[in-house]
Amino acid sequence: MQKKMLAGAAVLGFSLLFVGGQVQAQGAAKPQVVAVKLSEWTMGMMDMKVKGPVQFDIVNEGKYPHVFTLEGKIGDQSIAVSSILLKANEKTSLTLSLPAGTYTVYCPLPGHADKGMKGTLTVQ
Ligand SMILES: [Cu+2]
Repeated sequence: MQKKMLAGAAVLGFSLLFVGGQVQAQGAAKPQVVAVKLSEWTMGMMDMKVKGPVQFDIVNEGKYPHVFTLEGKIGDQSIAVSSILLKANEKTSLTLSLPAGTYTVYCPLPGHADKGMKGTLTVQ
């Protein structure tokens, strides 16, 4: 099991509680699980709509290292949350409680998003 930690997480202007590598709002409902299967060159998840807290179960099914980053705006504030760097076959999970809005998910490693590792998550 990959040790759980957040690398390069930047959360601004938004109250989140970091618990053991997970980002979760206090008193949150049971999260909806979204499977994310990273590989060359896809985020391995549908452009989808969710409601309430989301648990991203992220696995790297590719050959190269990948990272899961979610980016968006909450009010005027830009937020970005990233998973650890996942090598082939490594996995992690990330639970986020996000206000309604549209968020971009992508792999921030150079060139990966341009090759197709990006998608959209809509929170209703
Ligand atoms: Cu990547």
